[in-house]
Amino acid sequence: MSSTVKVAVTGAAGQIGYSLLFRIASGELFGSNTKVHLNLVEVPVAMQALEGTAMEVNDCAFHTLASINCFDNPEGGFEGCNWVLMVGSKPRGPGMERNDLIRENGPIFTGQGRAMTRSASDVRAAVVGNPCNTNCLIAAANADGVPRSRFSAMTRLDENRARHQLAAKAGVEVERVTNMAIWGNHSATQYPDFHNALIDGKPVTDVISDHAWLQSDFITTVQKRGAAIINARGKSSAASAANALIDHVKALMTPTADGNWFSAAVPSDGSYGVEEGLIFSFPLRTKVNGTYEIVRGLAHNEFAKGKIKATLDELLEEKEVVTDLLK
Ligand code: NAX
Repeated sequence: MSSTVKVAVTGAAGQIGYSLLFRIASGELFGSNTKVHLNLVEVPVAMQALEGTAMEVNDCAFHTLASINCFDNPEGGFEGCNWVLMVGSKPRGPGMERNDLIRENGPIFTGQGRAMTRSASDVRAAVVGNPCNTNCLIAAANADGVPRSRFSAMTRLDENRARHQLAAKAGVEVERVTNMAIWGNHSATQYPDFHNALIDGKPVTDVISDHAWLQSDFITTVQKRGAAIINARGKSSAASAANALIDHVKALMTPTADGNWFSAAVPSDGSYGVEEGLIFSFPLRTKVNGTYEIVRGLAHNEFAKGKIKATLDELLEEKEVVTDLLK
């Protein structure tokens, strides 16, 4: 074993946690030469269920799992961590509007942001709990001394959903669909950018002749896939979300293949007219030194500009709702 990594997972007793923890503990995320210390973080009422999940992870006897510990608070849970995966949040209750959900969850992320000051000096955070872009904004604003660039929110599930849709329509294997950017919010306003995506290195619009499908059904299918899964399964996406989080963290740690990019929501540097600091999903490339850059210079036609404006406006409205939590 050549190294160790300490990872906190919040909401670890939830659905996504149940798919995620085993894949982290097994070495899939950090490699078979890295020992993983797992800190599982939950709310006090979920501690018994959490202990059960932890027993199951231990019972896999993964040689890459160094330790597993359960916490009912983020201060202890984030201590010394290199990665903090913020999966836990309150679900939307009956009759609750999106803004109510944002207000309900905001205080969780002020506390978790503050707790990150106890993490390792190289700590990075990935936020999954919804509304993930704005929760990430709140956590980053409250984590004194942790550079904003270490924070990201997950739009990788949207990217993966989009790649699958394009591959199925074109009748090709999914790995032949590349350069799939999700712009903006992880919500029904997100823009899955088929104009800049490629199939076998060719523009998607050259390979798929049904442009009406691309502009309507493709976009709405990706935007509303989460709701479609709830309708079909009676529960929200869990294994696919855990899978996407594995992809998300790997993509942020591993140099991106030449010419390709991946999607994640990160603090804007002002590119593409997006207000600096807003957590906005962009096409990204990870460099050899492990930092990332926003891909610049992509062209957007009027259709794409309209979609990007709609998702940007939504994120600016969300920010308004939580201004008091941003310090
Ligand atoms: P579950 O309700 O199964 O689990 C959430 C867990 O979080 C619960 O066990 C709960 O006790 C815990 N929790 C709540 N507040 C907490 C706190 N302050 N500290 C620690 N734990 C806390 O939800 P699950 O299906 O696992 O989904 C988790 C989150 O992911 C939800 O917010 C969901 O909306 C979001 N998703 C985000 C996705 C994305 O692409 N960004 C896709 C999947 C998913 O919908």
